[in-house]
Formats: sequence, C-alpha cells, structure tokens
Amino acid sequence: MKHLLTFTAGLTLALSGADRPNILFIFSDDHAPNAISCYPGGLFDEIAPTKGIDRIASEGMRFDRSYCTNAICGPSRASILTGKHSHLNGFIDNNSSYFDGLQTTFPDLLRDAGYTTAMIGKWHLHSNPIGFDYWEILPGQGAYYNPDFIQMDNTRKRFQGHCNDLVTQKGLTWLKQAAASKKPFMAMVQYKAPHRNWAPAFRHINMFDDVTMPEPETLFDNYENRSSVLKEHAMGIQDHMSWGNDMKMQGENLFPSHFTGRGNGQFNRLTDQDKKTVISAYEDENKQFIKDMRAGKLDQKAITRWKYQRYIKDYLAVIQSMDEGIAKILKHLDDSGLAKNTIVIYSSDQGFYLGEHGWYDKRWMFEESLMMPFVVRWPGKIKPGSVSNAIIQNIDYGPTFLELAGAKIPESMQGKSLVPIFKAAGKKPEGWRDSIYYRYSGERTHNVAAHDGVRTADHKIFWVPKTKEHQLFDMKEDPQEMKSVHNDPAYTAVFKKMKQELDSARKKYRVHSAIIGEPREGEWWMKRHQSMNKNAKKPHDLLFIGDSITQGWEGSGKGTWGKYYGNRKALNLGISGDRTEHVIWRLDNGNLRNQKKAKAAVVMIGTNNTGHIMQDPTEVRDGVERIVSTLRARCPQAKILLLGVFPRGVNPDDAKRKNNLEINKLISELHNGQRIHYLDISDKFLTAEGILTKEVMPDALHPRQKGYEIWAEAIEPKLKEFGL
Ligand code: SGN
Ligand code: CA
Repeated sequence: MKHLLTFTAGLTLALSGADRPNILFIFSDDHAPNAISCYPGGLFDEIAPTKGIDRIASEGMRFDRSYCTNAICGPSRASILTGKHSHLNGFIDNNSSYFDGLQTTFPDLLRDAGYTTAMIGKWHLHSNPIGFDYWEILPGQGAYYNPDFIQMDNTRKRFQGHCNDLVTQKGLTWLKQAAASKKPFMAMVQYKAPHRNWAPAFRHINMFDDVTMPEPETLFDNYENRSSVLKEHAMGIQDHMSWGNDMKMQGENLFPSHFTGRGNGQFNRLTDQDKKTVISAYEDENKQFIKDMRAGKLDQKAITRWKYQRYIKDYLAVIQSMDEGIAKILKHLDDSGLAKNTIVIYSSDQGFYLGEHGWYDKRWMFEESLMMPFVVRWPGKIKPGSVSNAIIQNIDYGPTFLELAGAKIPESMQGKSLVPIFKAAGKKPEGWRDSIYYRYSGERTHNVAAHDGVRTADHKIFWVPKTKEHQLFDMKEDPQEMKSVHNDPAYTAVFKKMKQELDSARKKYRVHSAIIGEPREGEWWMKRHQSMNKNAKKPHDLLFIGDSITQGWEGSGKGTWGKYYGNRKALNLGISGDRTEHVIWRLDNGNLRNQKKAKAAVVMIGTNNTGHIMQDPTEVRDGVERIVSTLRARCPQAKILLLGVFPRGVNPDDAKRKNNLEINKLISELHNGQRIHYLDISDKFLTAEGILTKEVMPDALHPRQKGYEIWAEAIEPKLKEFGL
C-alpha cells in the first residue's frame, strides 16, 4: 500500500510540479462561531472583533454549516487526522481513549506525497504525534501561563509567556525554516485558546472592564419541552463555575453554595511578580462582588449574571492574543511571498456555549457546540468573500488536504474533499451529502448523556439511549432548539423521515454493535474485568486477549499454560462470552493500563459475534481492527499475533464455522508483517476431512487440554520470533 501511494505521489509530483499549494491549518480549542465577528448572529461582533480570522474569511470563504463528529477535543482532532468517525478511529472520548497514530492519517499520507509536515501546539491525543517531520506539543490540555511543551525527544521544556504568543512564535519559526525547503509544507498551528479556564494574556485581562456584555436569550433556559437529561448537566453558569479557576477569585471559596471549590492551577504557574499583576487585574471587581454578596444585594439571577460577565469577558479576551497571532502569521505570509501559494484554514475542534441554555462547555448535539468555525483562503482559487451552505464535517479535512496535494484519498476515509466547493464559489457539487452524523459517547465530565443523531439543512434528530427517546428539532422554526417536536402530530411525517435518515447514516458510517465498545451486564463480568485490571497493574511481556477460549487457559488449558507461559510473565485477558465490543471496552478501561512494555499480544476474538447473532463478517472485521489498533497504540512495543478465529461446529459445512471463515478472510488483511502478524492455525485442530473431533473440542467450540497443547505449539515459533 505504502509503495503504491508513493508511486502515485511521485506521479502527481511530475504532473503538477511546484504548483501544489502549501497548507497552513490553524486550529483552536472551543472557539464558538458566535464569538467570531465574520460569522453572522453573534453578540460580540462590535465589542470583540476577530480581525485576523475575519481577514481569512473576507479574502476567502466562510462555511456556515460546518459540523463536528463528536463535540469534544481529542475526538474532533482524531476525526480530522483519520477522516473517520470516532467509533472507527478509536478515539471516542477524552478520558478512556488513546490515539493510534499508526492508523492511516492525512499527515502521514501528505508526507508520502512529498510534503514536509509540522504540528505545533495543542494535541491532546495522549500518544505522541506520528506523521510529522516536526512536532512540539502541549502535554494534555496544556497551560496558558508559562506552558511546558513536549519536544520530539519526549522531554518537556518550559517556556515563559502566554501560550497563545508561544504557539504563534513557534509556528512562525517553523514556517520560516520550511520556506527554505524545496518541498511544499503542511503546518498545523493549534492554539489552546479559548479553552477553559479562559486565562487571557496580561495585556488583555482588563480590556472589557468597562463593557457590559449582552446576554444570550436562553441564559435562563429551564429545559422544558425537551428530554429530562438536559437538566442533569453539570455545565451551568449558575451552578458549576469554580471560585478560583473559572472566576479568578483569590483565597478560600467564600460562597460554597454558589461556586465549586477548585483552585486556580494556571495562577500557580506564575512568578510572584506576575501573580500580583493578575490579582490586581481582577481585584476591584472581586472585592465589589464579595461586598455585594455579603450585603445580600444579589439574588440568584444576579449572581448568575455576574458569573456570566466574568466568564464571557475572559473567554473573549483570551481569543484576542490568538487572533493577533493569526494576523501576524498572515502578515508573515504576505511579507515572505508565501501567501500566494498557501491555502490557509482556520477552524476549532468544536463550538461552545456562551451562556446559551445557561451553559458553558460543549458535548451536546445542539447547534452551539455541534458547529465548528471553518474559514479558508486560497488566493486565485477561492472567490474572496464567498459563503458556503454546504453541509461539511471535520472528517472532510483530511480528504481535502490530500486532494490539494494531489495525493490519493484512501477509501477508508469517510469524509469528502471540499476542494470542489472551494472552486465553485461555495456551491455544493451534485450528490453532496444532505446530512451529517454525530455521536457523543458520554463521559463523567459535565454529565452529558450519550446520544447520536443527524442534522440536515432543516432538521435535527438525536437519540438518547439512557431514556430511550428521540429529540427532534425544526431548525428553521426553532433555531434555538427550545422545543422537541418528536411528539407533535404536525411533525409525524418529518419524524418518520428523520428516523430513517438516522438509520441510514448509522449504516453508512458503519455504526454497529461489533465496534461500539460496551461493558456487559452481570456482576461476575465486572468482577472479572476488575480482577484483570488488578493483575494488569504489574507489567507483563505476553498478553492473551479474547473470550472463553482464552479464559479457558485457566481451566482445561491450565497445565499447558504452566508449561509454556508460567515463566514468561503472561497475562490472561479473556472473558467467557465476550464479543469484540466487550473487548474494545475492556482495553480502553484498564486492562492495558500498565502494559506499555509488553512484547507480544495474542488476539483471538469474534466467534461469539458469530455464535450470538451471526454477525456480518465485515462488522466483526471492524471490531477486530479496532482491538488491534488499540493494542498497537497502548502497547507500542508489542507485536500483535492476530489469530484466525478458531473453527467451530463438527463439520466443514457448519454455518457458524463458515461465518468465522469469512471473518478470517477479512482480518487476514490486517497482517503487515511489522507490528501485526496474522496466523491461522485452524487446520491443526481439524482432521484431514475438516472434522472437529471431541478429543480436541468436545463441544465443537471450546478446546480441551489437547486443544490448548495444539494452540501453544502452533504459536511458539512466532513468540520466539517476537523475542519471547
Ligand atoms: C477539562 C475542563 C472541562 C472540559 C474538558 C474537556 N475542565 O476537563 O471543562 O469540558 O477539559 O475539554 S478544567 O477545569 O480542567 O478546564 S476538551 O476541549 O479537552 O474536550
Ligand atoms: Ca475543545
């Protein structure tokens, strides 16, 4: 595959020569289109204009229907890199996921196509970047003041200053170097701003002191007429703002019934001198607030309003230094002559609530967080000042960049290139999608229930598994999404159509049970999972991953296990009855926590997907692929021995055996002889006629002692090859 791509790329090079544009992809974190002045409908266009970003739009194109796959940080970034929805690229949430950078990503393909690539700033995918000639990233969420950056040798270095200014500087430094290279470049310059805790550069802290910010109409939303899960949120301006971190108060939390208690981590990074600067910047307002509170002058609503003012001013102020940085970078492109052949994109990982529905944060499929800003400039190709209404999504970015580079877009990418829209002044090409699919998996943080849905130009539907209900919104009649009309008889036909749209989106994007990680019900299962997590606290060299057949090493296979693996630091991660989806969940929830140094993992899974529901082999393949991908990322040194699913049923014409055979055909393609080794040992269990005898597997599914002996012998040469 690699060879083929290089070949194609070489060909393109010859065809389009030096014409291929540079790609500068500027990205931020939590920047709502409502806080960007070139986007219509925001409340702050006059008060807090974003001149740098606006320049890209006025010289290029603005997309008004740009959406994310999953409105949180890591998942959005992973969708961009892979061109795939979260359930397929494996990064479904910020807490449990771990990015497999060895899967197909656009930076890697651009590099194959002759680009030089860089990634600077917020990354937040837990594993280090792969596919870049240069990278320098913030650890995790990163810090606003005097941030650390992880260097390419994996050391951390601290830099003095505000994170936005540092990202700009580092971006400029790299761009200057890249210009000297003959290759076209792709640079990702990724700001932390305006992520919580909204800590502005000192020069901007007081810029809105004399302004009273307008409030959104829905600041005091009571969540009526929609699912009861809305009320359960923990992202309210009223109840979930912290005293120190969010509200920049000093000392002990004086009003614990109104503020949560978290201290200010950013503040603690400052020198004593700088601490004084920050304290004095907020001091007068803080004193006044405390005085009014003590005097009982402020009722609940007034307190919420005060919090909103503090929040929104810091949020808008922290954008200012980023926007200045963007303007500076654009100026550098002008001055250096790069502007002409550089396509510039600005976007942010998802939107954000600026008090709408009484919220901050994101996660919901409501418009404010579902939307991503997307503006793009491409001199001579994109008509300046154009606006597109095409429905686009972050999975489209990778395919777009690849087309710009003249590289092949892998079929496995689910997005579509936006280049035809760029070239047609924003008009969508024939056959362009009518809806996007969204899926949020749920996380404890901020307590937003999992949901998935689709958004068309006029409607939005989503399904909440927790309460087993649909929500339906008429985006024309009710753009603020204040009333779900799923029960409204006037919407019967629309509701039916939107449910169909959701069904077909799930099919189209391969959302099926084998790939959606899930724990099993039943106490015994969770107990075994936890006991495996306990065992996994100790590092092991050799991991066995699977279902009852793997678990059976503790039963019928015990003697053989002792003989072969007793002295080899081996760990059994098999649970009886598991399907791919359960293993996916386990691997992301503790089974691999301390297995970074594992040398090998033996995977055999899928027969229960066949046995329980005769699952379509292509679906089981997706599940197995995710398991292998997760292992590859979390155990970066391990070779993965992927075994063909063992034969089942006595005779060769057994329907379930045949399904397993189909699965094997598909998963054998995951073999690459590097990290992943596929091995089918089925024949060793069978007679020459293909019969599974009672001696080997008495129930024609589970091996007895002899079966385990056969298994151990068959994989021994591979384990030796892996250095065990
Ligand atoms: C932190 C924030 C949350 C935020 C998540 C995810 N808390 O946990 O408010 O929702 O990040 O944000 S903080 O007080 O530590 O800032 S994301 O952009 O990474 O998805
Ligand atoms: Ca974010």
